[in-house]
Amino acid sequence: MNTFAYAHLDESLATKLIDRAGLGDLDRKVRNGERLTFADGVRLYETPHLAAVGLLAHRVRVQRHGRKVFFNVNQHVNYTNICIYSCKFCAFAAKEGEERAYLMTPAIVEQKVREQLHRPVTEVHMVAGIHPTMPYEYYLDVVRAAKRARPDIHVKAFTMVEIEHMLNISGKSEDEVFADLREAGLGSCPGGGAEVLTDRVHKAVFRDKMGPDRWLAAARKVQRHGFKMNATMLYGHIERVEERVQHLIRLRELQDECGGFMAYIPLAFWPYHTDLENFGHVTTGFLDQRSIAVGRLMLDNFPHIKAYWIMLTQESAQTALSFGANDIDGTVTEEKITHDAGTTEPQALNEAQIAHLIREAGYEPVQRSTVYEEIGAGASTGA
Ligand code: V47
Repeated sequence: MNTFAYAHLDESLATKLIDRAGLGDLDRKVRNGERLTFADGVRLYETPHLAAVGLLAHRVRVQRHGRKVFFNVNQHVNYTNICIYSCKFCAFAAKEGEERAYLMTPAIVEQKVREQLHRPVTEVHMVAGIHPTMPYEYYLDVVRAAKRARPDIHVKAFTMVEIEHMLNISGKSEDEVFADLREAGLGSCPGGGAEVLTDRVHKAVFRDKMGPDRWLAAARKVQRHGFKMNATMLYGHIERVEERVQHLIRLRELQDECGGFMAYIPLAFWPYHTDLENFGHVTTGFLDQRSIAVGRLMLDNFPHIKAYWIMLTQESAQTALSFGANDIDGTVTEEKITHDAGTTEPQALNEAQIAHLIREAGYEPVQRSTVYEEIGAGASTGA
């Protein structure tokens, strides 16, 4: 069977190309279901033969998901940008009193969700800064507010940084906090805040915020309490190849242990208005595709690889569908974190635009819920 969506490559031609690129041993490992090692990951990042890496990843993606590409109809609510931390990569955070600082009351969150009632939104994605003084109840109220506005909405909220903060300020046990969150209406957690799970990058770029061990510990707690979540990696700044691979292996180990990760999402760094602005470049198409492909190959226990179009750009996200990605995130609406850091992408795409990106690349758009249940295929995609 010809499983390739591009270049009309049949299997034997693909194998030849991968062999010629010197990656035949990795091809055999992947085919035999053998786990790739740290050294394999470094090779995949370093080989100049990007097309061969892409073919390897694409094969895995097609085996698992055929021609399906998942997307969801979602909205973002970044309920505050006020943050006690000063991460060098972040253009979103503000200090109290600054002109651009804002804090949404639960009533405003409710209104934001109500404003989208005319659209078939199934998920609200809520992440924010770590506010210095808002009490524990505020976080629960924000979730309750979204559910009040739209009772059937899935609330995917709070990075591990917010979760740890709530655990710290609640004065309650871990069990009680997760029970409160569940009762308020939390459905799952997004994958942000991981950045790069190595001590060197942590110290250099986000030293006052939680580092690798604490992010993983919080993710373990979330998953042990029965919540699904995603995992990200912020790439394209000071991190080294070895650090990217270490990050992937740490995620893979936690997934072996708990099994609660849904998707891996490599986040392309946008430097504008951040402390790393002088550092320069936005990520290249080459690195974007490689990040998706290596993620697909190393994370053999992750069901989904997401190409987040807001950070990757639509062009790169569309191409990523042939480099291992089987998910393109969603319609979004009112994203602030990447827009503050200079992305040139629009605030939102509608369902038809997303479906077009997917179909044009040769795939089948499938609307999903947050936890990857298929929703009325084609119903709202102009199909
Ligand atoms: O945690 C911050 C990153 C994350 C920048 O789980 C930046 O479905 C690029 O995690 N350039 C928030 N990235 C976004 C996030 C996310 C997005 C979409 C889907 C999901 C999901 C999760 O954005 C932050 C941080 O890692 N970030 N600043 C920047 N300048």
